[in-house]
Amino acid sequence: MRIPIKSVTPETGHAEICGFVHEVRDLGGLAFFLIRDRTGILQVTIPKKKVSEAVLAAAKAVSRESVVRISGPVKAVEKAPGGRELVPETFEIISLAETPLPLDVSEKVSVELDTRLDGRFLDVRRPRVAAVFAIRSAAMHAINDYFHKEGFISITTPKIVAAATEGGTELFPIAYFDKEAYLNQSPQLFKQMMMAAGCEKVYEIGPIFRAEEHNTTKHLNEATSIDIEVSYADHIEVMRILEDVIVKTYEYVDKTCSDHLANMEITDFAVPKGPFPRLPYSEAIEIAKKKIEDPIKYGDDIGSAAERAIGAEMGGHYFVVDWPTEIRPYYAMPYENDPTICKAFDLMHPRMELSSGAQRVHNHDQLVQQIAKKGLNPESFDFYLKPFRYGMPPHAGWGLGADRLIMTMLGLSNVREAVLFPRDMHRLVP
Ligand code: AMO
Repeated sequence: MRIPIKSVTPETGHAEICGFVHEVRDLGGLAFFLIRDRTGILQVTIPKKKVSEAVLAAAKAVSRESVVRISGPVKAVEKAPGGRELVPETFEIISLAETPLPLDVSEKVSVELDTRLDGRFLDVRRPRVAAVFAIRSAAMHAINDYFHKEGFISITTPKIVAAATEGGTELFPIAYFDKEAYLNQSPQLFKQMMMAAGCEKVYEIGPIFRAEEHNTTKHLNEATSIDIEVSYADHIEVMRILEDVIVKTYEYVDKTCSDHLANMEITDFAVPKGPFPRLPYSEAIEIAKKKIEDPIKYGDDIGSAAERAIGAEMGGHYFVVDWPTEIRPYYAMPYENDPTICKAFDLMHPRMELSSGAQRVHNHDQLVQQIAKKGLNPESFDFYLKPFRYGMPPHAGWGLGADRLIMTMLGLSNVREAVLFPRDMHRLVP
């Protein structure tokens, strides 16, 4: 029976392995094959005079990245990867790989990101790349686990919707029978409606669609968002939850992913420490004013250059709080004592924004007013507004970009590296 390569030791005696042919070296009388599965790499040594004709024939016919099944005795060999080698008694080619390969799988050659994404199935065979997705999986596990332990209900909301969430722009229209429909930008309206449904604490991890014509290293047209909504909580409470999620996720990766981090040559993985500083928006603007060339003033959005300048000053994760009401969505709750600022926040990594959130307006009439003030038509929000008329608990929540979380956690230079099959302005296949 097949055993994972990581578990093959001289003590195993005899082993059967399956995997890809990682490397072939033929030294005349002796041939070396490196065989790779998800767990590691094993050296298979073929002393040509000592193995069967069938083994020799297969070894001769096989190409790099073919899928093979090999069995034989395992010996301790100091120079081989993992200190052991296998001398095959059987060598079966399960699936022969064509040559040349569209992408070099060995780590020796550096390949353009576009070529890597075109041949993603081969790219992910590389241990360094496979590690990104194993770590992403561990991080998502930690996040699901956190919410489960904290009593959140996992929800799934529609991605085909009739109206915008975040304001009229940046929507992908789709053909939906005889109606106009869109791909949803955010589960915002649905997660808020679940507060009216009495669920108190909900979360959703799912796709969000943004028709932004951004061609940057941090924007995708389809991203994964981790969203929460909590009843009877204010912005302060959900910021604490967000901080906790970030710290616990890093801790879990640190504790369980040492092999994957080593495959990525990450030796200085640092778990951020909470509480993260709370920087008022007005102070963030002052920092940016001093540090960037483009003019920036109170009331402006914080663009990428400002984000980086403020991030360099802050040095770690931090929140930007107390935003001008005017530049936040209609659902953000203004402060009672100064309605020009609101209970919205962004969680920042020194490189970029990771999350936005707020305490929400839960009063129906105030919400209608705020929607109208933003130049939107409250009538098209009817389905969303209705729950606010029949008992709506006060509530707060946030959305955290999963792709950016992984990108910043692993120091990746492009968000596309954290996504298996990214969707951007130029990429629809594979
Ligand atoms: P926002 O629009 O700020 O907030 O999105 C939340 C987080 O999602 C990620 N994100 C993206 N990541 C990659 N590419 C994109 N185009 C992209 N757009 C967003 C970011 C961002 O911080 N409804 C609110 C959340 C809330 O208030 O609960 C919302 O969607 O990391």
